[in-house]
Amino acid sequence: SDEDIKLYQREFLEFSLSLGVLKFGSFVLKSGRISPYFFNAGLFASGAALSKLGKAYASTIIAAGPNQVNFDVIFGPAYKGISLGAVVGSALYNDFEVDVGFAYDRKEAKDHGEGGKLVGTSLEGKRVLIVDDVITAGTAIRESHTLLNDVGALPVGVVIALDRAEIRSMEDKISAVQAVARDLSLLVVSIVSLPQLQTFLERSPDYGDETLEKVIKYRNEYGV
Ligand code: OMP
Repeated sequence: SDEDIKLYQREFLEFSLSLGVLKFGSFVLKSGRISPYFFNAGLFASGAALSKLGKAYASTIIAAGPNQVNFDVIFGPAYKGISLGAVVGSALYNDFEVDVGFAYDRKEAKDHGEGGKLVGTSLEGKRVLIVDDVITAGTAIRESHTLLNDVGALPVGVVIALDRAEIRSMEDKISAVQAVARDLSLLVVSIVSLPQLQTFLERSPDYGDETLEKVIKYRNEYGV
Protein backbone atom coordinates (compact mmCIF):
# COMPACT_ATOMS: atom_id res chain seq x y z
CA SER A 1 0.00 0.00 0.00
CA ASP A 2 0.99 3.62 -0.58
CA GLU A 3 -0.13 4.82 2.83
CA ASP A 4 2.30 5.11 5.70
CA ILE A 5 1.11 4.57 9.24
CA LYS A 6 2.30 6.21 12.42
CA LEU A 7 3.01 4.37 15.65
CA TYR A 8 -0.18 5.55 17.39
CA GLN A 9 -2.21 4.39 14.37
CA ARG A 10 -0.70 0.90 14.50
CA GLU A 11 -1.31 0.77 18.25
CA PHE A 12 -4.89 1.90 17.71
CA LEU A 13 -5.51 -0.89 15.18
CA GLU A 14 -3.93 -3.52 17.46
CA PHE A 15 -5.96 -2.30 20.41
CA SER A 16 -9.19 -2.30 18.34
CA LEU A 17 -8.47 -5.85 17.18
CA SER A 18 -7.76 -7.02 20.73
CA LEU A 19 -11.17 -5.70 21.90
CA GLY A 20 -13.09 -7.13 18.92
CA VAL A 21 -13.96 -3.58 17.81
CA LEU A 22 -12.23 -4.32 14.51
CA LYS A 23 -13.10 -7.68 13.03
CA PHE A 24 -12.27 -9.54 9.84
CA GLY A 25 -14.86 -11.77 8.16
CA SER A 26 -17.91 -10.97 6.06
CA PHE A 27 -20.21 -8.11 7.08
CA VAL A 28 -23.20 -6.45 5.44
CA LEU A 29 -22.95 -2.65 5.72
CA LYS A 30 -25.73 -0.06 5.97
CA SER A 31 -25.07 0.52 2.25
CA GLY A 32 -25.61 -3.19 1.43
CA ARG A 33 -21.97 -3.67 0.45
CA ILE A 34 -20.36 -6.82 1.80
CA SER A 35 -17.17 -5.88 3.61
CA PRO A 36 -14.28 -8.11 4.75
CA TYR A 37 -13.91 -5.94 7.86
CA PHE A 38 -16.13 -4.12 10.33
CA PHE A 39 -15.48 -1.55 13.03
CA ASN A 40 -17.87 -1.60 15.99
CA ALA A 41 -16.99 1.34 18.24
CA GLY A 42 -19.67 0.24 20.75
CA LEU A 43 -17.17 -2.36 21.99
CA PHE A 44 -14.92 0.29 23.49
CA ALA A 45 -16.77 -0.65 26.62
CA SER A 46 -14.58 -0.27 29.70
CA GLY A 47 -12.84 2.57 31.50
CA ALA A 48 -9.46 1.54 30.13
CA ALA A 49 -10.77 1.19 26.57
CA LEU A 50 -12.50 4.59 26.67
CA SER A 51 -9.44 6.24 28.13
CA LYS A 52 -7.17 4.91 25.35
CA LEU A 53 -9.79 5.73 22.74
CA GLY A 54 -9.97 9.33 23.93
CA LYS A 55 -6.21 9.59 23.76
CA ALA A 56 -6.12 8.28 20.17
CA TYR A 57 -8.72 10.85 19.04
CA ALA A 58 -6.94 13.64 20.92
CA SER A 59 -3.58 12.68 19.35
CA THR A 60 -5.20 12.80 15.91
CA ILE A 61 -6.64 16.26 16.54
CA ILE A 62 -3.31 17.56 17.86
CA ALA A 63 -1.38 15.94 14.98
CA ALA A 64 -3.63 17.79 12.49
CA GLY A 65 -2.32 21.02 14.04
CA PRO A 66 -4.01 24.17 15.33
CA ASN A 67 -3.95 25.82 11.91
CA GLN A 68 -5.99 22.98 10.52
CA VAL A 69 -8.37 22.21 13.35
CA ASN A 70 -9.00 25.36 15.31
CA PHE A 71 -12.13 25.11 17.42
CA ASP A 72 -13.81 26.18 20.66
CA VAL A 73 -16.27 23.35 21.26
CA ILE A 74 -16.53 19.61 20.71
CA PHE A 75 -19.95 18.46 19.56
CA GLY A 76 -20.97 14.81 19.95
CA PRO A 77 -24.08 13.81 18.00
CA ALA A 78 -26.49 11.43 19.79
CA TYR A 79 -26.10 8.67 20.71
CA LYS A 80 -22.59 7.41 20.03
CA GLY A 81 -21.05 10.85 19.70
CA ILE A 82 -22.07 11.79 23.25
CA SER A 83 -19.68 9.46 25.06
CA LEU A 84 -17.06 9.87 22.33
CA GLY A 85 -17.14 13.65 22.63
CA ALA A 86 -16.86 13.43 26.42
CA VAL A 87 -13.80 11.18 26.38
CA VAL A 88 -12.15 13.22 23.62
CA GLY A 89 -12.68 16.48 25.53
CA SER A 90 -11.30 14.89 28.68
CA ALA A 91 -8.24 13.45 26.85
CA LEU A 92 -7.44 16.77 25.15
CA TYR A 93 -7.16 18.28 28.60
CA ASN A 94 -5.38 15.40 30.37
CA ASP A 95 -2.87 14.60 27.63
CA PHE A 96 -2.40 17.94 25.85
CA GLU A 97 -3.58 20.63 28.28
CA VAL A 98 -6.12 21.87 25.75
CA ASP A 99 -9.40 22.90 27.37
CA VAL A 100 -12.38 23.25 25.00
CA GLY A 101 -16.13 23.22 25.57
CA PHE A 102 -18.39 20.21 25.14
CA ALA A 103 -21.97 19.91 23.90
CA TYR A 104 -24.26 17.22 22.54
CA ASP A 105 -27.79 16.82 21.26
CA ARG A 106 -30.78 14.74 22.22
CA LYS A 107 -32.67 12.68 19.69
CA GLU A 108 -35.95 13.84 21.28
CA ALA A 109 -36.48 17.47 22.34
CA LYS A 110 -37.37 17.80 26.05
CA ASP A 111 -40.47 19.87 26.89
CA HIS A 112 -39.79 20.39 30.62
CA GLY A 113 -36.89 21.39 32.82
CA GLU A 114 -34.25 23.28 30.84
CA GLY A 115 -35.99 22.15 27.61
CA GLY A 116 -34.61 21.96 24.10
CA LYS A 117 -32.48 19.61 22.09
CA LEU A 118 -28.99 20.73 23.02
CA VAL A 119 -27.06 20.02 26.20
CA GLY A 120 -23.76 21.48 27.36
CA THR A 121 -21.90 24.65 26.57
CA SER A 122 -23.50 27.31 24.36
CA LEU A 123 -22.81 26.82 20.66
CA GLU A 124 -23.78 30.23 19.31
CA GLY A 125 -20.91 31.89 17.49
CA LYS A 126 -18.53 29.04 18.34
CA ARG A 127 -16.20 27.10 16.05
CA VAL A 128 -17.22 23.49 16.42
CA LEU A 129 -15.48 20.15 15.92
CA ILE A 130 -17.87 17.23 15.41
CA VAL A 131 -16.81 13.86 16.88
CA ASP A 132 -18.12 10.59 15.44
CA ASP A 133 -17.07 6.95 15.02
CA VAL A 134 -17.18 5.77 11.39
CA ILE A 135 -18.03 7.52 8.14
CA THR A 136 -19.25 5.43 5.25
CA ALA A 137 -21.90 7.52 3.46
CA GLY A 138 -21.73 10.56 5.74
CA THR A 139 -25.47 10.96 6.42
CA ALA A 140 -25.11 11.64 10.15
CA ILE A 141 -22.47 14.35 9.63
CA ARG A 142 -24.76 16.29 7.30
CA GLU A 143 -27.52 16.29 9.93
CA SER A 144 -25.12 17.64 12.58
CA HIS A 145 -23.95 20.32 10.17
CA THR A 146 -27.53 21.53 9.62
CA LEU A 147 -28.31 21.52 13.34
CA LEU A 148 -25.14 23.49 14.17
CA ASN A 149 -25.84 26.08 11.47
CA ASP A 150 -29.40 26.47 12.77
CA VAL A 151 -28.13 27.46 16.23
CA GLY A 152 -25.59 29.94 14.86
CA ALA A 153 -22.51 27.77 15.37
CA LEU A 154 -19.71 27.42 12.85
CA PRO A 155 -18.85 23.77 12.18
CA VAL A 156 -15.17 23.67 11.19
CA GLY A 157 -14.23 20.01 11.21
CA VAL A 158 -14.98 16.40 11.94
CA VAL A 159 -12.86 13.84 13.73
CA ILE A 160 -13.67 10.15 13.35
CA ALA A 161 -11.99 6.87 14.31
CA LEU A 162 -12.24 5.23 10.90
CA ASP A 163 -12.58 6.64 7.41
CA ARG A 164 -13.68 3.68 5.29
CA ALA A 165 -12.67 5.76 2.22
CA GLU A 166 -15.25 4.19 -0.09
CA ILE A 167 -16.60 5.65 -3.31
CA ARG A 168 -20.18 6.83 -2.99
CA SER A 169 -21.25 5.23 -6.28
CA MET A 170 -19.96 4.31 -9.72
CA GLU A 171 -21.16 7.73 -10.95
CA ASP A 172 -19.65 9.66 -8.05
CA LYS A 173 -16.21 8.28 -7.36
CA ILE A 174 -15.35 10.38 -4.35
CA SER A 175 -15.68 9.25 -0.74
CA ALA A 176 -18.19 10.53 1.80
CA VAL A 177 -15.32 12.26 3.59
CA GLN A 178 -14.25 14.02 0.39
CA ALA A 179 -17.87 14.99 -0.31
CA VAL A 180 -18.28 16.44 3.19
CA ALA A 181 -15.07 18.44 2.69
CA ARG A 182 -16.25 19.67 -0.71
CA ASP A 183 -19.93 20.36 0.02
CA LEU A 184 -19.71 21.57 3.64
CA SER A 185 -16.12 22.91 3.71
CA LEU A 186 -15.36 20.76 6.73
CA LEU A 187 -11.90 19.41 7.41
CA VAL A 188 -12.20 15.71 8.23
CA VAL A 189 -9.47 13.88 10.14
CA SER A 190 -9.53 10.21 11.09
CA ILE A 191 -7.44 8.12 13.46
CA VAL A 192 -7.11 5.56 10.64
CA SER A 193 -8.40 4.98 7.11
CA LEU A 194 -8.80 1.96 4.82
CA PRO A 195 -5.44 2.45 3.01
CA GLN A 196 -3.72 2.47 6.41
CA LEU A 197 -5.54 -0.69 7.44
CA GLN A 198 -4.06 -2.29 4.32
CA THR A 199 -0.54 -1.12 5.25
CA PHE A 200 -1.06 -2.46 8.76
CA LEU A 201 -2.03 -5.89 7.40
CA GLU A 202 0.94 -5.93 5.03
CA ARG A 203 3.23 -5.45 8.01
CA SER A 204 1.41 -7.87 10.34
CA PRO A 205 1.57 -11.33 8.75
CA ASP A 206 -0.24 -12.78 11.81
CA TYR A 207 -3.61 -11.83 10.35
CA GLY A 208 -3.00 -13.96 7.26
CA ASP A 209 -2.56 -13.45 3.53
CA GLU A 210 -6.21 -14.22 2.95
CA THR A 211 -7.41 -11.29 5.07
CA LEU A 212 -5.01 -8.94 3.30
CA GLU A 213 -6.11 -10.20 -0.12
CA LYS A 214 -9.80 -9.66 0.73
CA VAL A 215 -9.10 -6.13 1.96
CA ILE A 216 -7.15 -5.33 -1.23
CA LYS A 217 -9.97 -6.75 -3.36
CA TYR A 218 -12.55 -4.70 -1.46
CA ARG A 219 -10.43 -1.59 -1.82
CA ASN A 220 -10.04 -2.18 -5.56
CA GLU A 221 -13.79 -2.47 -5.90
CA TYR A 222 -15.02 0.29 -3.57
CA GLY A 223 -12.01 2.30 -2.43
CA VAL A 224 -11.42 5.89 -3.53
P1 OMP B 1 -22.81 6.68 7.46
O1 OMP B 1 -23.73 7.35 8.46
O2 OMP B 1 -23.53 6.26 6.23
O3 OMP B 1 -21.56 7.49 7.18
O4 OMP B 1 -22.32 5.26 8.06
C1 OMP B 1 -21.68 5.16 9.30
C2 OMP B 1 -22.42 4.15 10.14
O5 OMP B 1 -22.29 2.83 9.55
C3 OMP B 1 -21.87 3.93 11.51
O6 OMP B 1 -22.33 4.88 12.44
C4 OMP B 1 -22.37 2.50 11.80
O7 OMP B 1 -23.73 2.48 12.13
C5 OMP B 1 -22.17 1.79 10.51
N1 OMP B 1 -20.86 1.10 10.32
C6 OMP B 1 -19.96 0.88 11.36
O8 OMP B 1 -20.20 1.19 12.52
N2 OMP B 1 -18.74 0.31 11.10
C7 OMP B 1 -18.35 -0.09 9.87
O9 OMP B 1 -17.22 -0.61 9.70
C8 OMP B 1 -19.25 0.13 8.80
C9 OMP B 1 -20.51 0.69 9.02
C10 OMP B 1 -21.44 0.73 7.89
O10 OMP B 1 -22.52 0.11 8.00
O11 OMP B 1 -21.07 1.32 6.87
